[in-house]
Amino acid sequence: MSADDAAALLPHGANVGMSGFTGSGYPKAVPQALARRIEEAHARGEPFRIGVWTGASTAPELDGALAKVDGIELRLPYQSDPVTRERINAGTMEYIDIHLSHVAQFVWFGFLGHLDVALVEVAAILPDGSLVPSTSIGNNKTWLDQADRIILEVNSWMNPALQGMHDIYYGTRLPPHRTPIPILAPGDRIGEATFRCDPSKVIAVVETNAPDRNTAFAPPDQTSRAIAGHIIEFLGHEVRRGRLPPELLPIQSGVGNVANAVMAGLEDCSFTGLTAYTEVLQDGMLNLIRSGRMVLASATALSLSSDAAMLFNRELDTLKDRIVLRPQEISNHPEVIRRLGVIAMNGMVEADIYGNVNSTHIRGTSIMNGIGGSGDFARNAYLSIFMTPSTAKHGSISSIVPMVTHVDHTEHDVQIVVTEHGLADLRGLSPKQRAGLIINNTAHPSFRPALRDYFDRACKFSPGKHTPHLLDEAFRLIQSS
Ligand code: 0RQ
Repeated sequence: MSADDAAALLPHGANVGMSGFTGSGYPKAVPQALARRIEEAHARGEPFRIGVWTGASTAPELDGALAKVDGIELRLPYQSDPVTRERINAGTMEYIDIHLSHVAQFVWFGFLGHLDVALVEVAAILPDGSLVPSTSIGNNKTWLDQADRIILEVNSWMNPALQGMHDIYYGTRLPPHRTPIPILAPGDRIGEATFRCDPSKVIAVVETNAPDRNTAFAPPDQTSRAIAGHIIEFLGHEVRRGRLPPELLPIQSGVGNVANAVMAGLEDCSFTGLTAYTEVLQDGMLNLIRSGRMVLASATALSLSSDAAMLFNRELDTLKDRIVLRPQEISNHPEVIRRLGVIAMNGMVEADIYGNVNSTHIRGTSIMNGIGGSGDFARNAYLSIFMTPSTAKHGSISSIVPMVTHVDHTEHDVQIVVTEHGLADLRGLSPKQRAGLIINNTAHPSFRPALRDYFDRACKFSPGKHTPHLLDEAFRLIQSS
């Protein structure tokens, strides 16, 4: 049926589980048709808002379109859309920022309420009724299993050769009957290539032909190249010390330009036989796979620029054996991340002198994107690296601060902090030892004297000397920053 007819089946107040993860595999037509319907309802003075659950961020055609018409009552678990962000920070949209590995199990546990409809993009519907996933898996398995009704968008833009690349695990049980996830190496396939789908729940099938968001990455600049350089030098050092094998351990690389630049940096270094157990496969990682430096990558989504998407589609037949896309509760599974010994590399907003990290909030009260998968990886990784330029807003704000304005990753989950000025290896250090290293190695030189002054006075006047703080002053600094 048409997207408009399908959108007419979605009622006010419904919780809708939509496909979509970092700008790929999201439904392209029905959300826009729904936005038109919502706008008309609001013009008539009728309430019309829905709950939008996804894998992670989507695109202007989904988040942007629905947020623009004030059609989202509650959003979870991750977003990066400017209009959505504006509404959340204005207090007119509720947002729950959830570890991405938690979402599926929270739905199965019944923690998030009832899922009414699944709206899922697929690459094809096979004669036996099973579904070929498109460019992301995210939470689609859970949406299809748990929702009362299903709307499918079949996108003919998707390369038919995607079939066979996915690995959908159907073995997860609920506690107390859980069994181990049998992944022993990043490329292990433990599930099925397609989604199971109960045809009696399908209320609409809509055909589309549209590309993913395919946002281009900024070419690596001096700052991101410097950050990448420090990380690569550090990894080489760890190999020489015998703490990492020559081919490293499976890599997880977060979202954004800096993460992409680190992958680009790996292209020019001597590591070979690399693998990835990650969430998102961006351009930099695709290049590593194409050049043969990376032998295999497991993720839940592709997040490619349009040039890289073209290359991917052209070479899919040969790439397919070296890329596995999995549900996000498996790509981000703490048990598997811990077992494989993943090297986690994620961006951050700010870190404090003791190693606590804020990945989500600006000035403590406004959300940027969300924690995404960074917590799934950081806590369970073999090595947990956080990186950022040393300053934000054209050098006016230090990304290294006395006390973070919001904590996403505690000092216990952060082992390495990196900026363009250097790297602080916090392993085996006490809070005061960490502070010296973070200030000296990572803060921008123009902010170091103020940070040292704060730390010195805190060491003198703080009532407790384990994690010295002048709490009144730290609070005033946060208020006035
Ligand atoms: O804002 O665009 O308005 O100028 O934050 O900052 O430097 O462009 O950095 O794109 O690498 O994003 C933490 C947001 C970094 C990202 C974050 C402002 C800055 C700019 C973005 P403007 P940059 P990046 C797995 C991993 C959480 C999710 C995650 C993120 C904007 O990495 O969302 O890790 N991480 N997932 O100006 C004020 C500061 C600031 C600041 C930056 N100290 N103060 N503003 N900004 N630092 C993947 C998934 O989970 C899907």
